[in-house]
Amino acid sequence: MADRESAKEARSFSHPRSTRSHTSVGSLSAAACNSGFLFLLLFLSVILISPAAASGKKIIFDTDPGTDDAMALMLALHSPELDVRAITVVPGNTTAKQGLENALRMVSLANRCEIPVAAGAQHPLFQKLITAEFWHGKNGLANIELPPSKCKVDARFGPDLIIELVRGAPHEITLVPVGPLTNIALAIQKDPSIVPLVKEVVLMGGSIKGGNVNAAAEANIYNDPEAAQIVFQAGWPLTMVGLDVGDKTLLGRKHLEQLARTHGPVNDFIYSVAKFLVELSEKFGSDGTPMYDPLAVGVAVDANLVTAPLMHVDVETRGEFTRGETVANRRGEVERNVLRGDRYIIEGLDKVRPNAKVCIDVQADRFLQLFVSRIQGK
Ligand SMILES: [Ca+2]
Repeated sequence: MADRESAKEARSFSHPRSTRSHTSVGSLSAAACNSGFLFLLLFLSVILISPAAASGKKIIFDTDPGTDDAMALMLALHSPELDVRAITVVPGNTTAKQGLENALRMVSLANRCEIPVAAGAQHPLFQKLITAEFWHGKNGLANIELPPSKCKVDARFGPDLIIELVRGAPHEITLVPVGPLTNIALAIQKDPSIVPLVKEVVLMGGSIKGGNVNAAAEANIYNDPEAAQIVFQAGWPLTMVGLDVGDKTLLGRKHLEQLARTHGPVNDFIYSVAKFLVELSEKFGSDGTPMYDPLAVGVAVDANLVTAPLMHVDVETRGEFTRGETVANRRGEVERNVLRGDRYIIEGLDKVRPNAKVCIDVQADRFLQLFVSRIQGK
């Protein structure tokens, strides 16, 4: 709360100054140009030292915590490049209730009670929730019992909080959703005018090389395909950090050893979560656990970690075998078929407008070392 107040102060502090300095430069004679210049210097120094500018990229972290959500959240909270303005909880890996409890306990563990944590949707838009205790443990956090939270839940509804924060800091907020896209879709539905005010969306979800729920769909998108289609078609800058690229970032025994060498409440919690996941992945024949959600945070920290060409992506909401698939047009064009008599003929090609940067490759070692270095000793 204190942070948000100081950010507000910083904004109200800098904008009137900006207006005043323009007015003075415009109205003064040439002889007064020097004082105009001094005003400009003063204005720039205020901008450069104000807390809003000095702190990192403002993000809202929308999450269904979740083991890899836990790692992603702790990466976000310990990356100076990011300024986590709110955490909104969505059902997915766990129920909404369990997810909220997990988020509050993690924020408390990190001593960051000033960050609002809000409950959001209680179920997907049009279907029953599918929870994933099978992969994440009974409580969604690898069966690790964190101490009860010192932090209190924010009373606002998650999508409303998203709307409020975006409107309060136009063009400054990056949304980082790492669960089903229900909360983000609800925010758009309730107030579509936020779309051009969001700086960008970096989401974990989808795949252009097959799914993990089934042959076609990735879990976050599968858990609410209609919401995902709303988010992909909203018309804002969007980066898709999918399953297929997450599968290239395997955290393994080597990284566990690195985390075991240092200690701290967050370090030790993440070590235990990672150990649970590495052991689980070994049971299924892999020598590391994919860092799906943490990679989305990694891309928010440093977009150069990934190769992400522009594509047009639609979310399949009806297919018999493909509901929840992210269907990406890699060629950027579709055939134009025109009815002539009893058949269609191909007349040419129409360009399609890209709506997403789709991550297809990642500097995995650099990302994994970034992750370990941010968690060590915390
Ligand atoms: Ca997640």
